[in-house]
Amino acid sequence: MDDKKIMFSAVQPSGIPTIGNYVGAIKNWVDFQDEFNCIFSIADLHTLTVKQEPSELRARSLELLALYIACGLDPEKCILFVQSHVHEHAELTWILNTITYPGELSRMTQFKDKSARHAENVNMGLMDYPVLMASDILLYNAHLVPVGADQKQHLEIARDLAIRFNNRYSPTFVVPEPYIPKVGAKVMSLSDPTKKMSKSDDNLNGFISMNDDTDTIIRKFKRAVTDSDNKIVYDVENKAGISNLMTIYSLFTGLSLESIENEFSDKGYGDFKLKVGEAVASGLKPITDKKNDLLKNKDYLIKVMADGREKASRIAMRTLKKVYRKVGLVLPE
Ligand code: ATP
Ligand code: LTN
Repeated sequence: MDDKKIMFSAVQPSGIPTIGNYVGAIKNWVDFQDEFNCIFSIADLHTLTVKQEPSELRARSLELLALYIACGLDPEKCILFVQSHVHEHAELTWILNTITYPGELSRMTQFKDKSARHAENVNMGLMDYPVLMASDILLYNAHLVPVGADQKQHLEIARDLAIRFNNRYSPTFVVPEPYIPKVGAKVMSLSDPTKKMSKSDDNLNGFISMNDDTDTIIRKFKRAVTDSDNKIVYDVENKAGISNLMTIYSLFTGLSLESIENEFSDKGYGDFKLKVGEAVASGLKPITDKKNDLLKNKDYLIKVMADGREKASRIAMRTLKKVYRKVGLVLPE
Protein backbone atom coordinates (compact mmCIF):
# COMPACT_ATOMS: atom_id res chain seq x y z
CA MET A 1 0.00 0.00 0.00
CA ASP A 2 1.22 3.51 -0.78
CA ASP A 3 0.54 6.47 1.49
CA LYS A 4 -1.91 8.27 -0.79
CA LYS A 5 -5.19 9.29 0.82
CA ILE A 6 -8.43 7.66 -0.24
CA MET A 7 -11.16 9.30 -2.28
CA PHE A 8 -14.65 7.81 -2.58
CA SER A 9 -17.72 8.91 -4.50
CA ALA A 10 -20.72 7.51 -6.35
CA VAL A 11 -23.60 8.34 -8.66
CA GLN A 12 -26.96 6.57 -8.70
CA PRO A 13 -27.98 4.77 -11.90
CA SER A 14 -31.39 6.43 -11.53
CA GLY A 15 -31.34 7.84 -15.05
CA ILE A 16 -28.82 8.99 -17.61
CA PRO A 17 -26.50 11.45 -15.84
CA THR A 18 -27.01 15.13 -16.57
CA ILE A 19 -24.42 17.83 -17.15
CA GLY A 20 -25.06 18.67 -13.46
CA ASN A 21 -23.77 15.24 -12.39
CA TYR A 22 -20.88 15.71 -14.78
CA VAL A 23 -19.62 19.14 -13.71
CA GLY A 24 -20.68 18.77 -10.06
CA ALA A 25 -19.16 15.34 -9.60
CA ILE A 26 -17.68 13.03 -12.28
CA LYS A 27 -15.57 15.66 -14.09
CA ASN A 28 -13.79 16.53 -10.83
CA TRP A 29 -13.10 12.91 -9.97
CA VAL A 30 -11.01 12.57 -13.11
CA ASP A 31 -8.59 15.24 -11.90
CA PHE A 32 -7.89 13.39 -8.64
CA GLN A 33 -6.92 10.01 -10.08
CA ASP A 34 -3.18 10.47 -9.58
CA GLU A 35 -3.28 12.30 -6.28
CA PHE A 36 -5.54 9.87 -4.38
CA ASN A 37 -6.35 6.20 -4.28
CA CYS A 38 -9.72 6.61 -5.93
CA ILE A 39 -12.77 4.42 -5.50
CA PHE A 40 -15.93 5.22 -7.47
CA SER A 41 -19.14 3.31 -7.19
CA ILE A 42 -22.40 2.87 -9.05
CA ALA A 43 -24.90 3.34 -6.23
CA ASP A 44 -27.57 0.91 -7.40
CA LEU A 45 -28.86 0.09 -3.90
CA HIS A 46 -29.55 3.78 -3.36
CA THR A 47 -31.53 3.88 -6.59
CA LEU A 48 -34.04 1.34 -5.23
CA THR A 49 -35.32 3.95 -2.78
CA VAL A 50 -37.44 5.27 -5.65
CA LYS A 51 -39.54 2.94 -7.85
CA GLN A 52 -37.55 1.55 -10.80
CA GLU A 53 -38.20 -0.58 -13.85
CA PRO A 54 -35.86 -3.54 -13.10
CA SER A 55 -34.66 -4.10 -16.68
CA GLU A 56 -33.93 -0.39 -17.12
CA LEU A 57 -32.06 -0.17 -13.84
CA ARG A 58 -29.87 -3.12 -14.87
CA ALA A 59 -29.03 -1.56 -18.24
CA ARG A 60 -28.34 1.85 -16.72
CA SER A 61 -25.82 0.43 -14.24
CA LEU A 62 -23.66 -0.86 -17.09
CA GLU A 63 -24.16 2.35 -19.01
CA LEU A 64 -23.01 4.39 -16.01
CA LEU A 65 -19.84 2.34 -15.81
CA ALA A 66 -19.21 3.01 -19.52
CA LEU A 67 -19.82 6.70 -18.87
CA TYR A 68 -17.33 6.79 -15.99
CA ILE A 69 -14.65 5.40 -18.30
CA ALA A 70 -15.70 7.64 -21.21
CA CYS A 71 -15.37 10.71 -18.94
CA GLY A 72 -11.75 9.77 -18.31
CA LEU A 73 -11.73 7.51 -15.24
CA ASP A 74 -9.05 4.90 -15.80
CA PRO A 75 -9.88 1.43 -14.42
CA GLU A 76 -6.13 0.80 -14.12
CA LYS A 77 -5.80 3.71 -11.72
CA CYS A 78 -9.04 3.63 -9.74
CA ILE A 79 -11.46 1.07 -8.43
CA LEU A 80 -14.78 1.19 -10.31
CA PHE A 81 -17.46 -1.08 -8.90
CA VAL A 82 -21.16 -1.69 -8.43
CA GLN A 83 -22.35 -1.06 -4.87
CA SER A 84 -24.59 -4.16 -4.67
CA HIS A 85 -21.63 -6.39 -5.64
CA VAL A 86 -20.03 -5.72 -2.27
CA HIS A 87 -22.44 -7.01 0.37
CA GLU A 88 -20.57 -5.25 3.19
CA HIS A 89 -22.34 -1.97 2.24
CA ALA A 90 -25.71 -3.34 3.34
CA GLU A 91 -24.19 -5.00 6.40
CA LEU A 92 -22.40 -1.93 7.69
CA THR A 93 -25.63 0.00 7.15
CA TRP A 94 -27.31 -2.28 9.67
CA ILE A 95 -24.66 -1.61 12.29
CA LEU A 96 -24.69 2.14 11.68
CA ASN A 97 -28.49 2.14 11.88
CA THR A 98 -28.14 1.12 15.50
CA ILE A 99 -26.37 4.41 16.27
CA THR A 100 -28.57 6.65 14.08
CA TYR A 101 -31.67 8.49 15.31
CA PRO A 102 -34.82 8.85 13.19
CA GLY A 103 -34.89 12.59 13.87
CA GLU A 104 -31.57 13.19 12.17
CA LEU A 105 -32.78 11.39 9.04
CA SER A 106 -36.27 12.87 8.82
CA ARG A 107 -34.91 16.43 8.76
CA MET A 108 -32.73 15.82 5.66
CA THR A 109 -33.68 18.10 2.77
CA GLN A 110 -33.40 15.32 0.19
CA PHE A 111 -35.68 13.07 2.26
CA LYS A 112 -38.27 15.81 2.54
CA ASP A 113 -38.07 16.64 -1.19
CA LYS A 114 -38.22 13.05 -2.34
CA SER A 115 -41.01 12.16 0.10
CA ALA A 116 -43.06 15.00 -1.37
CA ARG A 117 -42.28 13.96 -4.95
CA HIS A 118 -42.98 10.27 -4.31
CA ALA A 119 -45.76 10.55 -1.75
CA GLU A 120 -47.10 7.13 -2.76
CA ASN A 121 -43.81 5.44 -1.87
CA VAL A 122 -42.23 6.95 1.23
CA ASN A 123 -40.30 3.86 2.27
CA MET A 124 -37.74 3.17 5.03
CA GLY A 125 -34.95 3.01 2.42
CA LEU A 126 -35.62 6.59 1.39
CA MET A 127 -35.22 7.69 4.98
CA ASP A 128 -32.17 5.49 5.54
CA TYR A 129 -30.46 6.70 2.36
CA PRO A 130 -27.80 8.77 4.21
CA VAL A 131 -26.83 5.81 6.41
CA LEU A 132 -26.18 3.63 3.36
CA MET A 133 -24.19 6.52 1.94
CA ALA A 134 -22.19 6.79 5.17
CA SER A 135 -21.45 3.06 4.92
CA ASP A 136 -20.18 3.50 1.36
CA ILE A 137 -17.72 6.11 2.52
CA LEU A 138 -16.67 4.67 5.88
CA LEU A 139 -16.05 1.13 4.61
CA TYR A 140 -13.11 2.45 2.57
CA ASN A 141 -11.86 4.92 5.18
CA ALA A 142 -12.17 7.66 2.60
CA HIS A 143 -10.60 11.01 3.48
CA LEU A 144 -12.20 13.02 0.71
CA VAL A 145 -15.63 12.74 -0.93
CA PRO A 146 -16.17 14.87 -4.07
CA VAL A 147 -19.89 15.66 -4.47
CA GLY A 148 -22.25 18.43 -5.56
CA ALA A 149 -23.62 20.92 -3.02
CA ASP A 150 -26.86 18.93 -2.53
CA GLN A 151 -24.94 16.13 -0.78
CA LYS A 152 -23.32 18.33 1.86
CA GLN A 153 -25.93 17.44 4.49
CA HIS A 154 -25.44 13.73 3.87
CA LEU A 155 -21.70 14.12 4.29
CA GLU A 156 -22.36 15.73 7.67
CA ILE A 157 -24.26 12.60 8.75
CA ALA A 158 -21.40 10.40 7.55
CA ARG A 159 -19.00 12.48 9.63
CA ASP A 160 -21.29 12.42 12.68
CA LEU A 161 -21.68 8.64 12.47
CA ALA A 162 -17.91 8.11 12.13
CA ILE A 163 -17.27 10.29 15.18
CA ARG A 164 -20.10 8.67 17.16
CA PHE A 165 -18.86 5.15 16.43
CA ASN A 166 -15.24 6.07 17.18
CA ASN A 167 -16.29 7.58 20.51
CA ARG A 168 -18.62 4.78 21.52
CA TYR A 169 -16.20 1.95 20.69
CA SER A 170 -12.67 3.06 19.78
CA PRO A 171 -11.05 4.87 16.85
CA THR A 172 -12.11 2.92 13.77
CA PHE A 173 -13.23 5.19 10.95
CA VAL A 174 -11.55 8.07 9.17
CA VAL A 175 -13.80 11.14 9.45
CA PRO A 176 -14.40 12.12 5.80
CA GLU A 177 -14.27 15.63 4.34
CA PRO A 178 -16.51 16.78 1.51
CA TYR A 179 -14.97 18.26 -1.63
CA ILE A 180 -17.48 20.58 -3.26
CA PRO A 181 -16.31 22.40 -6.41
CA LYS A 182 -16.32 26.23 -6.34
CA VAL A 183 -18.08 26.42 -9.70
CA GLY A 184 -20.70 23.92 -10.87
CA ALA A 185 -21.63 22.50 -7.48
CA LYS A 186 -25.28 23.22 -8.18
CA VAL A 187 -26.31 23.40 -11.82
CA MET A 188 -29.93 24.53 -11.97
CA SER A 189 -32.82 23.18 -14.03
CA LEU A 190 -33.23 24.82 -17.45
CA SER A 191 -37.00 24.98 -17.02
CA ASP A 192 -36.96 26.27 -13.43
CA PRO A 193 -33.66 27.90 -12.44
CA THR A 194 -34.62 27.91 -8.76
CA LYS A 195 -34.51 24.09 -8.75
CA LYS A 196 -31.47 21.81 -9.00
CA MET A 197 -31.01 20.07 -12.37
CA SER A 198 -31.87 16.43 -11.75
CA LYS A 199 -31.71 13.33 -13.93
CA SER A 200 -35.01 12.04 -12.59
CA ASP A 201 -36.94 15.23 -13.42
CA ASP A 202 -40.21 14.45 -15.22
CA ASN A 203 -39.73 17.50 -17.40
CA LEU A 204 -37.17 16.45 -20.01
CA ASN A 205 -36.53 20.07 -20.96
CA GLY A 206 -35.19 20.80 -17.49
CA PHE A 207 -31.97 18.85 -17.92
CA ILE A 208 -29.31 18.04 -20.50
CA SER A 209 -28.55 14.36 -20.32
CA MET A 210 -25.18 12.97 -21.29
CA ASN A 211 -27.02 11.11 -24.07
CA ASP A 212 -28.65 14.12 -25.72
CA ASP A 213 -27.57 14.76 -29.30
CA THR A 214 -26.49 18.16 -30.62
CA ASP A 215 -29.93 19.18 -31.93
CA THR A 216 -31.65 18.25 -28.67
CA ILE A 217 -29.05 20.13 -26.62
CA ILE A 218 -29.40 23.26 -28.73
CA ARG A 219 -33.20 23.07 -28.64
CA LYS A 220 -33.25 22.67 -24.83
CA PHE A 221 -30.95 25.66 -24.30
CA LYS A 222 -33.04 27.75 -26.70
CA ARG A 223 -36.06 27.04 -24.51
CA ALA A 224 -34.25 27.63 -21.21
CA VAL A 225 -36.21 29.88 -18.87
CA THR A 226 -34.61 33.31 -18.37
CA ASP A 227 -35.74 36.80 -17.36
CA SER A 228 -36.73 39.32 -20.01
CA ASP A 229 -34.20 42.16 -19.76
CA ASN A 230 -31.92 40.61 -22.41
CA LYS A 231 -28.63 41.52 -20.64
CA ILE A 232 -25.97 38.88 -20.12
CA VAL A 233 -24.88 39.74 -16.60
CA TYR A 234 -24.06 37.37 -13.71
CA ASP A 235 -26.54 38.01 -10.89
CA VAL A 236 -27.81 34.82 -9.23
CA GLU A 237 -30.38 36.58 -7.13
CA ASN A 238 -32.17 38.54 -9.84
CA LYS A 239 -31.15 36.63 -12.96
CA ALA A 240 -31.00 32.99 -11.90
CA GLY A 241 -31.61 31.57 -15.38
CA ILE A 242 -28.95 33.60 -17.19
CA SER A 243 -26.48 33.13 -14.32
CA ASN A 244 -26.96 29.37 -14.58
CA LEU A 245 -26.33 29.44 -18.35
CA MET A 246 -23.23 31.57 -17.78
CA THR A 247 -21.91 29.06 -15.24
CA ILE A 248 -22.48 26.20 -17.68
CA TYR A 249 -20.83 28.13 -20.51
CA SER A 250 -17.88 28.95 -18.27
CA LEU A 251 -17.43 25.29 -17.29
CA PHE A 252 -17.53 24.08 -20.88
CA THR A 253 -15.30 26.79 -22.39
CA GLY A 254 -12.94 27.60 -19.53
CA LEU A 255 -13.84 31.32 -19.89
CA SER A 256 -14.34 33.41 -16.74
CA LEU A 257 -17.76 34.91 -15.97
CA GLU A 258 -16.26 38.35 -16.53
CA SER A 259 -14.98 37.55 -20.00
CA ILE A 260 -18.36 36.03 -20.87
CA GLU A 261 -20.05 39.29 -19.86
CA ASN A 262 -17.62 41.17 -22.09
CA GLU A 263 -17.96 38.79 -25.02
CA PHE A 264 -21.75 39.14 -25.00
CA SER A 265 -22.10 42.77 -23.89
CA ASP A 266 -23.74 43.75 -27.18
CA LYS A 267 -25.60 40.49 -27.80
CA GLY A 268 -29.03 39.20 -26.77
CA TYR A 269 -30.23 36.00 -25.13
CA GLY A 270 -30.89 34.25 -28.46
CA ASP A 271 -27.23 34.49 -29.54
CA PHE A 272 -25.98 33.55 -26.11
CA LYS A 273 -28.22 30.50 -25.73
CA LEU A 274 -27.07 29.20 -29.10
CA LYS A 275 -23.41 29.58 -28.08
CA VAL A 276 -24.01 27.76 -24.78
CA GLY A 277 -25.76 24.94 -26.63
CA GLU A 278 -22.91 24.62 -29.12
CA ALA A 279 -20.25 24.62 -26.39
CA VAL A 280 -22.03 21.93 -24.37
CA ALA A 281 -22.77 19.81 -27.45
CA SER A 282 -19.15 19.86 -28.57
CA GLY A 283 -17.95 19.09 -25.03
CA LEU A 284 -20.27 16.12 -24.69
CA LYS A 285 -19.87 14.61 -28.16
CA PRO A 286 -16.51 12.84 -27.61
CA ILE A 287 -17.75 11.47 -24.29
CA THR A 288 -21.01 10.15 -25.73
CA ASP A 289 -19.18 8.61 -28.71
CA LYS A 290 -16.66 6.92 -26.45
CA LYS A 291 -19.42 5.65 -24.16
CA ASN A 292 -21.34 4.19 -27.09
CA ASP A 293 -18.17 2.47 -28.30
CA LEU A 294 -17.56 0.99 -24.87
CA LEU A 295 -21.12 -0.29 -24.70
CA LYS A 296 -20.40 -2.38 -27.79
CA ASN A 297 -17.74 -4.20 -25.80
CA LYS A 298 -19.76 -5.67 -22.92
CA ASP A 299 -17.09 -8.26 -22.12
CA TYR A 300 -14.64 -5.49 -21.33
CA LEU A 301 -17.14 -3.69 -19.07
CA ILE A 302 -17.99 -6.90 -17.26
CA LYS A 303 -14.31 -7.53 -16.65
CA VAL A 304 -13.80 -4.01 -15.26
CA MET A 305 -16.79 -4.59 -12.98
CA ALA A 306 -15.41 -7.92 -11.75
CA ASP A 307 -11.94 -6.45 -11.08
CA GLY A 308 -13.49 -3.54 -9.24
CA ARG A 309 -15.63 -5.83 -7.18
CA GLU A 310 -12.66 -7.92 -6.13
CA LYS A 311 -10.54 -4.95 -5.10
CA ALA A 312 -13.39 -3.16 -3.31
CA SER A 313 -14.46 -6.35 -1.50
CA ARG A 314 -11.00 -6.91 -0.11
CA ILE A 315 -11.00 -3.50 1.60
CA ALA A 316 -14.66 -3.61 2.66
CA MET A 317 -14.32 -7.06 4.21
CA ARG A 318 -11.39 -5.92 6.34
CA THR A 319 -13.29 -2.89 7.67
CA LEU A 320 -16.49 -4.78 8.37
CA LYS A 321 -14.65 -7.48 10.32
CA LYS A 322 -13.07 -4.83 12.48
CA VAL A 323 -16.48 -3.24 13.10
CA TYR A 324 -18.13 -6.57 13.95
CA ARG A 325 -15.35 -7.30 16.41
CA LYS A 326 -15.62 -3.89 18.07
CA VAL A 327 -19.37 -4.08 18.59
CA GLY A 328 -19.08 -7.54 20.11
CA LEU A 329 -20.18 -9.92 17.37
CA VAL A 330 -18.52 -13.33 17.37
CA LEU A 331 -16.53 -13.73 14.17
CA PRO A 332 -16.83 -17.10 12.45
CA GLU A 333 -13.63 -19.15 12.24
P1 ATP B 1 -31.81 11.85 -8.75
O1 ATP B 1 -32.50 12.84 -9.62
O2 ATP B 1 -32.10 10.43 -9.09
O3 ATP B 1 -31.95 12.14 -7.29
P2 ATP B 1 -29.40 13.29 -9.19
O4 ATP B 1 -29.35 13.79 -10.59
O5 ATP B 1 -29.74 14.28 -8.14
O6 ATP B 1 -30.30 12.00 -9.08
P3 ATP B 1 -27.26 11.73 -7.94
O7 ATP B 1 -26.96 10.42 -8.52
O8 ATP B 1 -28.07 11.76 -6.70
O9 ATP B 1 -27.97 12.69 -9.00
O10 ATP B 1 -25.93 12.55 -7.72
C1 ATP B 1 -24.66 12.21 -8.21
C2 ATP B 1 -23.69 13.33 -7.99
O11 ATP B 1 -24.01 14.45 -8.81
C3 ATP B 1 -23.67 13.86 -6.56
O12 ATP B 1 -22.33 14.17 -6.20
C4 ATP B 1 -24.49 15.10 -6.62
O13 ATP B 1 -24.15 16.04 -5.62
C5 ATP B 1 -24.12 15.61 -8.00
N1 ATP B 1 -25.18 16.43 -8.56
C6 ATP B 1 -26.47 16.05 -8.75
N2 ATP B 1 -27.18 17.04 -9.33
C7 ATP B 1 -26.32 18.09 -9.48
C8 ATP B 1 -26.47 19.42 -10.01
N3 ATP B 1 -27.62 19.84 -10.48
N4 ATP B 1 -25.38 20.22 -10.01
C9 ATP B 1 -24.20 19.79 -9.53
N5 ATP B 1 -24.00 18.55 -9.02
C10 ATP B 1 -25.04 17.71 -8.99
N1 LTN C 1 -26.18 9.95 -2.60
C1 LTN C 1 -25.27 10.33 -3.62
C2 LTN C 1 -24.71 9.18 -4.38
C3 LTN C 1 -23.87 8.44 -3.45
C4 LTN C 1 -22.64 8.87 -2.88
C5 LTN C 1 -22.21 7.83 -2.03
C6 LTN C 1 -21.87 10.02 -3.04
C7 LTN C 1 -24.14 7.22 -2.91
N2 LTN C 1 -23.14 6.85 -2.07
C8 LTN C 1 -21.04 7.93 -1.30
C9 LTN C 1 -20.69 10.11 -2.30
C10 LTN C 1 -20.28 9.09 -1.46
C11 LTN C 1 -25.93 11.28 -4.50
O1 LTN C 1 -25.25 11.92 -5.16
N3 LTN C 1 -27.20 11.39 -4.47
